[in-house]
Amino acid sequence: MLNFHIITLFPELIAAYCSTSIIGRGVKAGKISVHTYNPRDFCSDSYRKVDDTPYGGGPGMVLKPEPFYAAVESIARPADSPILLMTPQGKRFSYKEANSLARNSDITILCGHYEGFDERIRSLASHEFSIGDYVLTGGELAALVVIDSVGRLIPGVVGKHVSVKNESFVDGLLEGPQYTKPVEFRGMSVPEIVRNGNHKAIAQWRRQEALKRTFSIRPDLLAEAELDEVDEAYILSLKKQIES
Ligand code: 6GU
Repeated sequence: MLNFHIITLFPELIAAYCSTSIIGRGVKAGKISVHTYNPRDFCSDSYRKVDDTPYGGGPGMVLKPEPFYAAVESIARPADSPILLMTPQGKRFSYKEANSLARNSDITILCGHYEGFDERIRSLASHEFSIGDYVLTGGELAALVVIDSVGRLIPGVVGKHVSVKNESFVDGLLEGPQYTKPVEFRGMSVPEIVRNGNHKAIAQWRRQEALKRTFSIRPDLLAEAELDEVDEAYILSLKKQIES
C-alpha cells in the first residue's frame, strides 16, 4: 500500500485522473491511496489568500509559505517520508527515481504554480523534480506523472506484472515494436519472424529491434543500458551501417 499526499490549489485535477483507468483501479483495490490538501483551506485570514506581491517589486504574485507549511504539517505521514517539490528547476524525473520512490509507504507532493512560490517553501522538500525541459502552468500534471509512474510499479496495480518487467527503461532500452491481428493492414504486414513461433528467434529479434530503436532515437540511453557482448556487436553493426 502506497499513500500519496498531494498539496494542490486544484484538487479536482488530481481527483479526476486518479479515479480513472489503471490508477483508479489501483485506488479501488486498496493498493494505493491519493489524498489532496488545498493550501487555501489552511489560510488563517478570512480572504483565504494564498499569494501576495513579491518583495522587491515586479509583476505577478508569489505563493505564501504559511498555508503550504500548515498543509504539510496536517498530513499523517512518517516523519522521514519523502516530500517532493515539482518545479521546472528540479532534477529530471526518470524511471530510476520512480523505482526508488515506489519503496515508500507515503509520498507527499507539493504542486507549485506558474507565478512562483516563496523560496522558504523549498525548505519543506526532500526532493525537487522537473518532468522535462518545458514550462507547465502548474505542478499538477507533473505530480500526476509521479503518481502514475510510481503507482503502476506497486504490485497489483497493473494487471499483469510481467508486462512491467518487459517495458521500456527496465533494462535501459526503448521497447521495440509489437503487433496484433490482422496480419495484413493497409499494406503494412506483421513481420514473418513473430508469426512463426520460434521463441528463441523472436526473443533475439525483439532485442535487436529494441537496440535499433534506442540507437536511432535515444542513443544517450545506451551508455547506461545493461548490454552483453551480443548486444555490443549488434550496435557496432548498426554504426557500420550508418557509416557505409
Ligand atoms: Cl515539475 N512544474 C512546472 N510548473 N513546469 C514544469 C515541471 C514542473 N517540469 C517541467 N516543467
